[in-house]
Amino acid sequence: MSKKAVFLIIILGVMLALGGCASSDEGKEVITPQEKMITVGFSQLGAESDWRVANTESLKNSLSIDNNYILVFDDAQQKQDRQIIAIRKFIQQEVDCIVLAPVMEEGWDTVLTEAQNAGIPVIVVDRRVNVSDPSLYTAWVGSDFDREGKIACEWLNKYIEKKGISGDELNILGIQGTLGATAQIGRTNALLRSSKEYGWNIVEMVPADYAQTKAKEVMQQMLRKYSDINVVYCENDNEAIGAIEAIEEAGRTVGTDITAGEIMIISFDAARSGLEKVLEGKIALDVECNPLQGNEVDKIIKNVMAGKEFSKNTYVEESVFSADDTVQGLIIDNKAYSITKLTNEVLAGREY
Ligand code: GZL
Repeated sequence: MSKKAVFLIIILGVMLALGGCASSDEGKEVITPQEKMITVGFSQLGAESDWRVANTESLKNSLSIDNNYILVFDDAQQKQDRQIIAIRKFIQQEVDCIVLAPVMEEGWDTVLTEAQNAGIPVIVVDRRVNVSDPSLYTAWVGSDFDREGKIACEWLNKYIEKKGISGDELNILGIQGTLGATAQIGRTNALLRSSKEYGWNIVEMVPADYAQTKAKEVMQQMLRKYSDINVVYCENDNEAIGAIEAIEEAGRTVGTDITAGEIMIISFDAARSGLEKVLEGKIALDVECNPLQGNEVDKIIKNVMAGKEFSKNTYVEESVFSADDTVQGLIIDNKAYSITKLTNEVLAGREY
């Protein structure tokens, strides 16, 4: 009996135990597995941030039994080798499709070639994979991280212009995400490019793996090392919250009046935890990175399985939030971006 058949029987047994069956007209209970049940192996990189938790929930909600999926989930706890092991297990189980949220861009050619040789399509979500042959993955769903960084930097440039602050007065600490992750590469590059273009001072760039505790430690160290930091560019909300804790415990104030010694926080994700800090005036700008990718992935998998058209790259919709309406809009590369003034009502309407 094939591994896939064994795997499906185990899963159907679980469904039976959970009452996932229908009764026949003779009153006997029979399992009526829905035709076209699609088995998906999902390798998620971890649970390091509010964003990641929301991303996992979105994928699980879409790839559900009610939606004709049997989902096998693996949390790699930030380790690429655990993701590679999980993918190899999915191949052995002969799943119909693999979803991969890669912890970093490099190191996927071998295992994705194994999946391709096994005839299993791989849908990449969120961060990207940097492979020699793009046919090694079927499709990608995520964000333009460099554009997110550019939006943050263009907002900062406009903001200080309106406040009469010159670029060379900015001393920026960059708290980076996981080094080698597409989100880190994009957001960092945007800051470095804009700093050169506008004459900002980069005090230091330090990774904190998108984690709150690590970012707090980094901020504590940097406050001891530098006395003139007036902007902290955090590559996600959990890092921003950790940095804010360190700044306030050091007796400093976060806000937008850097001429009065306040430290301005810029963040990414726009998770509820971050937006609450925006409302409190502690994060000046929060650029959304939308984790709700489940619906798009569901559509792509169904199209792939049915031999229908689908896009190789799908970008999710995103907004930009600030409690301060000094800068109400941006034009970047001829594209208009509105800055949503955050209110309690706007926050109440958010899904994550
Ligand atoms: C971005 C994603 C990043 C988020 C962090 O799409 O890869 O990883 O910005 C998350 O919150 O940990």
